[in-house]
Amino acid sequence: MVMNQWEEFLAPYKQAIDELKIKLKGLRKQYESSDKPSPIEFVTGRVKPISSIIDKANQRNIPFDRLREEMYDIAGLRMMCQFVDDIDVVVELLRQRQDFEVVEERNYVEYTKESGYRSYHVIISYPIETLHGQTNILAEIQIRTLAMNFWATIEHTLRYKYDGDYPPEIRNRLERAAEAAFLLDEEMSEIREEIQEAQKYYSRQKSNKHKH
Ligand code: 0O2
Repeated sequence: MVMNQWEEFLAPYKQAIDELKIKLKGLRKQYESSDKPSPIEFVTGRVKPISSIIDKANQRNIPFDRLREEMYDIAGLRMMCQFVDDIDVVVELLRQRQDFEVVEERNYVEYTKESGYRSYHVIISYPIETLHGQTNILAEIQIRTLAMNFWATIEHTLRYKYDGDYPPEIRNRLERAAEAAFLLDEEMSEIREEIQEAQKYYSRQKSNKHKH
Protein backbone atom coordinates (compact mmCIF):
# COMPACT_ATOMS: atom_id res chain seq x y z
CA MET A 1 0.00 0.00 0.00
CA VAL A 2 1.27 3.51 -0.74
CA MET A 3 0.98 6.33 1.81
CA ASN A 4 -2.37 7.67 0.55
CA GLN A 5 -3.89 4.20 0.75
CA TRP A 6 -2.63 3.78 4.31
CA GLU A 7 -4.15 7.12 5.29
CA GLU A 8 -7.47 6.12 3.80
CA PHE A 9 -7.29 2.68 5.41
CA LEU A 10 -6.43 4.09 8.86
CA ALA A 11 -8.92 7.00 8.84
CA PRO A 12 -11.85 5.04 10.39
CA TYR A 13 -9.50 3.61 13.05
CA LYS A 14 -8.34 7.14 13.97
CA GLN A 15 -11.95 8.26 14.21
CA ALA A 16 -12.83 5.22 16.35
CA ILE A 17 -9.97 5.93 18.77
CA ASP A 18 -10.97 9.59 19.12
CA GLU A 19 -14.60 8.69 19.78
CA LEU A 20 -13.92 5.77 22.10
CA LYS A 21 -11.40 7.70 24.19
CA ILE A 22 -14.05 10.34 24.85
CA LYS A 23 -16.69 7.73 25.64
CA LEU A 24 -14.55 5.61 27.95
CA LYS A 25 -13.04 8.61 29.74
CA GLY A 26 -16.63 9.78 30.14
CA LEU A 27 -17.35 6.67 32.22
CA ARG A 28 -14.68 7.72 34.71
CA LYS A 29 -16.11 11.24 34.84
CA GLN A 30 -19.54 9.81 35.64
CA TYR A 31 -18.09 7.87 38.56
CA GLU A 32 -16.34 11.00 39.79
CA SER A 33 -19.60 12.88 40.00
CA SER A 34 -21.31 9.98 41.79
CA ASP A 35 -20.37 8.84 45.31
CA LYS A 36 -19.06 5.45 44.06
CA PRO A 37 -15.29 4.92 43.71
CA SER A 38 -14.27 4.68 40.04
CA PRO A 39 -13.13 1.23 38.82
CA ILE A 40 -11.32 3.12 36.01
CA GLU A 41 -8.08 4.90 36.84
CA PHE A 42 -7.21 6.16 33.35
CA VAL A 43 -7.76 5.41 29.67
CA THR A 44 -5.32 5.52 26.75
CA GLY A 45 -5.72 4.80 23.07
CA ARG A 46 -3.62 4.59 19.92
CA VAL A 47 -3.74 3.57 16.30
CA LYS A 48 -1.10 0.92 15.65
CA PRO A 49 1.89 2.37 13.78
CA ILE A 50 2.04 1.33 10.09
CA SER A 51 5.40 -0.41 10.58
CA SER A 52 3.93 -2.56 13.42
CA ILE A 53 0.90 -3.44 11.27
CA ILE A 54 3.20 -4.57 8.46
CA ASP A 55 5.43 -6.59 10.85
CA LYS A 56 2.47 -8.32 12.48
CA ALA A 57 0.79 -9.02 9.11
CA ASN A 58 4.01 -10.62 7.84
CA GLN A 59 4.52 -12.69 11.03
CA ARG A 60 0.96 -14.01 10.90
CA ASN A 61 0.58 -14.31 7.13
CA ILE A 62 -2.32 -11.89 7.04
CA PRO A 63 -2.87 -10.55 3.47
CA PHE A 64 -3.39 -6.78 3.37
CA ASP A 65 -6.92 -7.17 2.00
CA ARG A 66 -7.84 -9.18 5.15
CA LEU A 67 -6.42 -6.69 7.69
CA ARG A 68 -9.82 -5.22 8.63
CA GLU A 69 -11.17 -8.69 9.48
CA GLU A 70 -8.09 -10.36 10.94
CA MET A 71 -6.06 -7.76 12.82
CA TYR A 72 -8.01 -6.88 15.95
CA ASP A 73 -5.71 -4.32 17.48
CA ILE A 74 -5.17 -1.70 14.76
CA ALA A 75 -7.34 0.45 17.03
CA GLY A 76 -6.24 -0.26 20.61
CA LEU A 77 -7.46 1.14 23.90
CA ARG A 78 -6.33 0.47 27.45
CA MET A 79 -8.36 0.94 30.61
CA MET A 80 -6.31 0.91 33.78
CA CYS A 81 -7.79 -0.11 37.14
CA GLN A 82 -6.47 0.10 40.69
CA PHE A 83 -7.70 -3.31 41.80
CA VAL A 84 -8.04 -6.72 40.10
CA ASP A 85 -11.76 -6.92 41.01
CA ASP A 86 -12.37 -3.66 39.13
CA ILE A 87 -11.51 -5.44 35.86
CA ASP A 88 -14.72 -7.52 36.01
CA VAL A 89 -16.75 -4.38 36.71
CA VAL A 90 -15.27 -2.64 33.67
CA VAL A 91 -15.78 -5.68 31.41
CA GLU A 92 -19.44 -5.82 32.47
CA LEU A 93 -19.82 -2.09 31.70
CA LEU A 94 -18.47 -2.75 28.20
CA ARG A 95 -20.75 -5.76 27.64
CA GLN A 96 -23.79 -3.67 28.48
CA ARG A 97 -23.13 -0.81 26.10
CA GLN A 98 -25.41 -0.21 23.14
CA ASP A 99 -22.92 1.71 20.99
CA PHE A 100 -20.72 -1.30 20.15
CA GLU A 101 -20.82 -5.05 20.22
CA VAL A 102 -18.39 -7.27 22.13
CA VAL A 103 -17.31 -9.97 19.67
CA GLU A 104 -14.61 -11.74 21.69
CA GLU A 105 -13.08 -11.82 25.15
CA ARG A 106 -9.65 -13.12 26.13
CA ASN A 107 -9.03 -13.57 29.81
CA TYR A 108 -5.28 -13.42 30.36
CA VAL A 109 -5.90 -12.41 33.97
CA GLU A 110 -7.14 -15.87 34.91
CA TYR A 111 -5.10 -17.58 32.19
CA THR A 112 -1.74 -15.82 32.44
CA LYS A 113 0.30 -16.01 29.23
CA GLU A 114 3.55 -18.00 29.31
CA SER A 115 5.46 -14.71 29.17
CA GLY A 116 3.86 -13.68 32.49
CA TYR A 117 1.52 -11.25 30.70
CA ARG A 118 -1.81 -10.55 32.44
CA SER A 119 -4.63 -8.42 31.06
CA TYR A 120 -8.27 -8.84 30.00
CA HIS A 121 -8.86 -8.28 26.28
CA VAL A 122 -12.24 -7.34 24.88
CA ILE A 123 -12.57 -7.17 21.10
CA ILE A 124 -15.40 -4.96 19.91
CA SER A 125 -17.09 -4.24 16.63
CA TYR A 126 -17.56 -0.47 16.48
CA PRO A 127 -19.75 1.35 13.93
CA ILE A 128 -18.19 4.40 12.28
CA GLU A 129 -20.21 6.94 10.34
CA THR A 130 -18.41 8.08 7.19
CA LEU A 131 -19.32 10.10 4.10
CA HIS A 132 -19.88 6.77 2.37
CA GLY A 133 -22.18 5.35 5.04
CA GLN A 134 -21.65 3.20 8.10
CA THR A 135 -18.75 0.81 8.44
CA ASN A 136 -17.86 -1.49 11.34
CA ILE A 137 -14.30 -1.77 12.52
CA LEU A 138 -12.71 -4.04 15.11
CA ALA A 139 -10.95 -2.55 18.12
CA GLU A 140 -9.21 -4.17 21.09
CA ILE A 141 -9.72 -2.87 24.61
CA GLN A 142 -7.14 -4.11 27.12
CA ILE A 143 -8.26 -3.87 30.73
CA ARG A 144 -5.55 -4.26 33.36
CA THR A 145 -4.41 -3.09 36.78
CA LEU A 146 -1.67 -0.50 37.23
CA ALA A 147 0.71 -3.29 38.30
CA MET A 148 -0.13 -5.39 35.20
CA ASN A 149 0.38 -2.30 33.05
CA PHE A 150 3.76 -1.54 34.62
CA TRP A 151 5.01 -5.07 33.92
CA ALA A 152 3.59 -5.21 30.36
CA THR A 153 5.05 -1.82 29.42
CA ILE A 154 8.54 -2.79 30.60
CA GLU A 155 8.35 -6.24 29.02
CA HIS A 156 7.14 -4.76 25.73
CA THR A 157 10.16 -2.42 25.58
CA LEU A 158 12.58 -5.26 26.32
CA ARG A 159 10.81 -7.51 23.80
CA TYR A 160 11.71 -5.02 21.06
CA LYS A 161 15.29 -4.76 22.24
CA TYR A 162 15.85 -8.54 22.35
CA ASP A 163 13.29 -9.44 19.69
CA GLY A 164 11.58 -11.72 22.24
CA ASP A 165 14.74 -13.80 22.71
CA TYR A 166 15.81 -12.85 26.22
CA PRO A 167 19.13 -13.71 27.82
CA PRO A 168 18.45 -16.09 30.79
CA GLU A 169 19.23 -13.38 33.36
CA ILE A 170 16.63 -11.00 31.89
CA ARG A 171 14.05 -13.78 31.48
CA ASN A 172 14.53 -14.73 35.12
CA ARG A 173 14.13 -11.12 36.27
CA LEU A 174 11.02 -10.67 34.16
CA GLU A 175 9.49 -13.80 35.72
CA ARG A 176 10.25 -12.49 39.18
CA ALA A 177 8.88 -9.08 38.27
CA ALA A 178 5.65 -10.74 37.02
CA GLU A 179 5.34 -12.54 40.39
CA ALA A 180 6.02 -9.28 42.23
CA ALA A 181 3.30 -7.51 40.18
CA PHE A 182 0.89 -10.35 41.00
CA LEU A 183 1.68 -10.07 44.72
CA LEU A 184 1.33 -6.29 44.59
CA ASP A 185 -2.17 -6.72 43.14
CA GLU A 186 -3.04 -9.23 45.89
CA GLU A 187 -1.74 -6.94 48.64
CA MET A 188 -3.67 -3.98 47.28
CA SER A 189 -6.86 -6.06 47.10
CA GLU A 190 -6.41 -6.93 50.80
CA ILE A 191 -6.01 -3.25 51.69
CA ARG A 192 -9.09 -2.38 49.68
CA GLU A 193 -11.19 -4.81 51.71
CA GLU A 194 -9.81 -3.28 54.91
CA ILE A 195 -10.75 0.20 53.75
CA GLN A 196 -14.25 -0.85 52.75
CA GLU A 197 -14.79 -2.60 56.09
CA ALA A 198 -13.53 0.46 57.94
CA GLN A 199 -15.87 2.69 55.94
CA LYS A 200 -18.83 0.48 56.77
CA TYR A 201 -17.81 0.45 60.45
CA TYR A 202 -17.54 4.25 60.64
CA SER A 203 -20.80 4.89 58.84
CA ARG A 204 -22.55 2.47 61.28
CA GLN A 205 -20.97 4.28 64.24
CA LYS A 206 -22.06 7.62 62.87
CA SER A 207 -25.67 6.57 62.36
CA ASN A 208 -25.72 5.00 65.87
CA LYS A 209 -24.52 8.29 67.38
CA HIS A 210 -27.32 10.14 65.63
CA LYS A 211 -29.87 7.72 67.08
CA HIS A 212 -28.79 8.35 70.73
P1 0O2 B 1 1.51 -3.65 20.31
O1 0O2 B 1 0.67 -2.67 19.62
O2 0O2 B 1 2.97 -3.46 20.04
O3 0O2 B 1 1.18 -3.81 21.75
P2 0O2 B 1 -1.41 -14.11 20.30
O4 0O2 B 1 -1.84 -14.84 19.07
O5 0O2 B 1 -2.03 -14.60 21.56
O6 0O2 B 1 0.10 -13.98 20.45
P3 0O2 B 1 -2.92 -11.79 19.32
O7 0O2 B 1 -3.76 -12.70 18.50
O8 0O2 B 1 -2.27 -10.66 18.61
O9 0O2 B 1 -1.80 -12.59 20.12
O10 0O2 B 1 -3.85 -11.21 20.41
P4 0O2 B 1 -3.67 -10.96 21.92
O11 0O2 B 1 -2.65 -11.81 22.56
O12 0O2 B 1 -5.04 -11.01 22.48
O13 0O2 B 1 -3.22 -9.43 21.97
C1 0O2 B 1 -2.09 -8.92 21.41
C2 0O2 B 1 -1.69 -7.69 22.20
O14 0O2 B 1 -1.74 -7.98 23.61
C3 0O2 B 1 -0.26 -7.31 21.95
O15 0O2 B 1 -0.21 -6.45 20.87
C4 0O2 B 1 0.16 -6.64 23.24
O16 0O2 B 1 -0.34 -5.32 23.31
C5 0O2 B 1 -0.57 -7.48 24.25
N1 0O2 B 1 0.24 -8.64 24.63
C6 0O2 B 1 -0.05 -9.93 24.40
N2 0O2 B 1 0.90 -10.73 24.92
C7 0O2 B 1 1.82 -9.94 25.49
C8 0O2 B 1 3.04 -10.17 26.22
O17 0O2 B 1 3.49 -11.30 26.43
N3 0O2 B 1 3.71 -9.08 26.67
C9 0O2 B 1 3.26 -7.82 26.46
N4 0O2 B 1 3.99 -6.80 26.95
N5 0O2 B 1 2.11 -7.55 25.78
C10 0O2 B 1 1.41 -8.59 25.31
P5 0O2 B 1 1.06 -6.44 19.88
O18 0O2 B 1 0.67 -7.06 18.60
O19 0O2 B 1 2.26 -6.98 20.56
O20 0O2 B 1 1.18 -4.96 19.53
